Amino acid sequence: MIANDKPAPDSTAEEQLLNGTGRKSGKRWLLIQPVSNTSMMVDSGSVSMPLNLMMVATLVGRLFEVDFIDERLGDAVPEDFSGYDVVAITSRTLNARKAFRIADAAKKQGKIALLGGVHPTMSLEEAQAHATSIVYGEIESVWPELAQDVIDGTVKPLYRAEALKPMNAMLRPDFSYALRSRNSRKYSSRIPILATKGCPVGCNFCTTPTIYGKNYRYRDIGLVLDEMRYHQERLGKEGAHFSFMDDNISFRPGYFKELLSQMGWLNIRWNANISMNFLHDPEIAELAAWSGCDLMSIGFESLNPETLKSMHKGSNKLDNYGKVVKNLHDQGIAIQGYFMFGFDNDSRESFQMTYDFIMENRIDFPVFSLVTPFPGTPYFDEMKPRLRHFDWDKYDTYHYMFEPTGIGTDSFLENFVKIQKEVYGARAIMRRMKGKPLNWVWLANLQMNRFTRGLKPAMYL
Ligand code: B12
Ligand code: SF4
Repeated sequence: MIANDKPAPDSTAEEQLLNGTGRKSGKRWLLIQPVSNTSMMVDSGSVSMPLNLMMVATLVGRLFEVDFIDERLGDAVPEDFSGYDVVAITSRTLNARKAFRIADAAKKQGKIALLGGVHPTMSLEEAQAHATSIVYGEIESVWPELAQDVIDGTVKPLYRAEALKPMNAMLRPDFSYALRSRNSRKYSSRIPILATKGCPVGCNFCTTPTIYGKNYRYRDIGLVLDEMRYHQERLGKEGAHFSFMDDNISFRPGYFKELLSQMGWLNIRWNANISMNFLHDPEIAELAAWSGCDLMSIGFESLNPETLKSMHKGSNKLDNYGKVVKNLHDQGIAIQGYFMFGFDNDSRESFQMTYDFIMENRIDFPVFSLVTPFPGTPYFDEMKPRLRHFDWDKYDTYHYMFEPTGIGTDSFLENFVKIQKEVYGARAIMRRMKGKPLNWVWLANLQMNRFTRGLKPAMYL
């Protein structure tokens, strides 16, 4: 068995915190992944293991006692926090209201209510009204100052690092925290893993460039492979199926190709989010297939050149779209294609162009969302006066946020529903999927066929 006991990146600082005793501080943390209140499917069914909170737990658990609750599994958040010193909650925008409610309750009971994750980072002032303290960005960058302050009872309102930690200094996440839940079988069997962080592409609707700037960090390939081998041994060689949580794993093609070349010897399967830059290079698709990639999730976003320009998505060149799809399909890699609607340049033709692209290129698993300006992004600032609401429960990319100038609300929503029903109609599924392996992608199409039949425009309001 490979031990999950890499030395702590700040082991000297930690030793000092432990006063050389080797014993943990007597303080106890409760870590919470809240479920959102959205009416859409994002938090239901099988959910991915929360890598962010597992990384927090791994660090915190070296010095403190830790309990871990993932509310998306059906695990209940206690009303009484008397057994804890710190209640630490991770939050994205779609579950921010829930996270704030828990933080309010913890604070009222005299506990340290600590908020972290994308939403508190991007909406600092709002989050500070609910919490004792906020961690801006990654916990690794502000630990051990935060740990020391918790021990001393001198927690500050904000922890924001001057510089980001190199990824090699981050601990390998300890999955046992999440797997302790009785309901952990509801987790997707794909193991979340990170090779890189950041994405300098700079799309105006994305939070990553705001939080991490033009930074792109990566781990030594050996560390990524060690982590994969560790999970292979934990689960048995055939059981390891990885899902990269990277913002944009292919941004540095040299690193990416080397990673794939070496992963190929492990005999694993994997999938990842990826932006299109470099995917027109057939060598990347060949290496991806060789290394076990069975699905790439690609943000095509739009078929409208004006829209692509307006979102600053320089990585998407319309001329490359067909080539990218062909390269991956030639290698037997399925494509989850993300398409966004609701931009000012959108019109009825945008829907038709997208439908034609999906059908002609036989995109395996198309996903349609509504453009959502998230707080803290340049797009949010631009669109704020036109936003219909600031109800964070509806910031799930499946709610209508503002009326695009090119098309009225009724027509827009009718077309948004129509394209989904058409693409997931029985005949369209056959056209897109005929001859492809009978695996979970087929199953996802059948589920989407059932789901889209019930769609109505009003659901998106
Ligand atoms: C991988 C990914 C996914 C995966 C896995 C999600 C999951 N369950 O983890 C999938 C594909 C399933 C997914 C789905 C969605 N995603 Co997503 N996703 C990402 C991505 C690219 C990386 C997230 C990640 O795991 N990073 C690795 C971890 C280790 O880093 P981290 O999250 O930054 O965590 C560190 C710090 O934030 C901090 N921290 C985090 N929590 C806490 C808590 C405490 C107490 C402390 C102290 C510190 C702390 O320390 C952590 C360790 O270093 C992010 C972009 C990003 N960079 O955040 C978008 C992102 C989170 N997703 C986004 C969106 C919109 C979605 C969806 C709504 C899309 C959709 N329509 O389906 C769903 C919602 C799913 C859900 N229920 O939350 C948005 C959220 C925007 C927002 N303001 O909320 C992001 C930010 C992308 C963007 N557009 O800007 N996503
Ligand atoms: S390519 Fe993806 S991760 Fe990079 S800035 Fe754009 S949306 Fe964000």
